[in-house]
Amino acid sequence: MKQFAFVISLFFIYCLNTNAQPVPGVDENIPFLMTFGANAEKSWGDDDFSQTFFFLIPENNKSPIYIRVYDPDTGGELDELKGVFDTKMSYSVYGGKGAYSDPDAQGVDPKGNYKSGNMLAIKTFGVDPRYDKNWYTFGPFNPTEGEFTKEFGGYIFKVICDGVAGDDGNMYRYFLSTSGTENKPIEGGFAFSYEYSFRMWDNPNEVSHIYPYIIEQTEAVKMMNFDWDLDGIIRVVSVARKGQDFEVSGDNEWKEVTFAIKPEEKKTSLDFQFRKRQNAPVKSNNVVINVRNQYNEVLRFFTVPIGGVPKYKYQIKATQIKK
Ligand SMILES: [Ca+2]
Ligand SMILES: [Ca+2]
Ligand SMILES: [Ca+2]
Repeated sequence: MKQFAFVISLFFIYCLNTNAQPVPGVDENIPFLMTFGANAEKSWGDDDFSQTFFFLIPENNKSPIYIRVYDPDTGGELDELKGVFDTKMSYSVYGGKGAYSDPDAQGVDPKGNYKSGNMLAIKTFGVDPRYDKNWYTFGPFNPTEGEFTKEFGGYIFKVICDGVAGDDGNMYRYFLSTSGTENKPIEGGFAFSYEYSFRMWDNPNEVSHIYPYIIEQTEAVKMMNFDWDLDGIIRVVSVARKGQDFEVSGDNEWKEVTFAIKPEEKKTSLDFQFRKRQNAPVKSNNVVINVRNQYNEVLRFFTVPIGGVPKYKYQIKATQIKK
């Protein structure tokens, strides 16, 4: 894990110059996170009606922190209506022992002890014009209320958004802030998840991204995407891959693709680019994605890619001239 810690320290340096705290991240260009109510149809684009994010506060930050949610309610302009708005969304914040380290917390399904750790706060929203296109703030939390994690050199908080009732879709975003009234980034803070459930852009010229970090023991990855409605392709770009295109799923189905990892790609981020169909792009498309390695370990998506956005490095191989 030492090398991973080293990469993370490089990441902190990168974060100093970047706005690392919005979720989805700036480089991801994802319009909104999406979670549906528990009675929704999966064909609308959410496989499990629950989404988990982790927020890291570096050890040297001693000031209180806040986790802010944009448009936490389900109703009004941004959210996806079915019939009448009758959906309830519950957001809960966890810290303390096990919040991150419990294996159930690091899966892709809301199963077992995924709500591990100490619950620090919970709030449930229905239709609430007060928070429509507006922020709700959790906190202040003392950073040490998170779970200390040596690997990342800081304290981790977990936030779970559960669709507890109803059948509508909730669009929302997060911001990790030093302020309870505005969005002020925490130096060196960042967010990550194991599965991403989100709304795609309607405009086919907008490309969204996620950046899975390839841990050293990875030889192959298995990417699974859900309910893409055949809307374009997923292009994988890396330091050693100029661009390889993969198929996406159709309506209400999972698509699984597997590919080998090149030696240069270990301990770097991959760039998964979601390129919509130019002809008749799908409107209001909600999708889910996760990535594992050959040991079935789920890889993390950092909202700011570790090491920066990966760029293909074209290398001219030195050729020996034989005499
Ligand atoms: Ca409804
Ligand atoms: Ca919402
Ligand atoms: Ca969809």
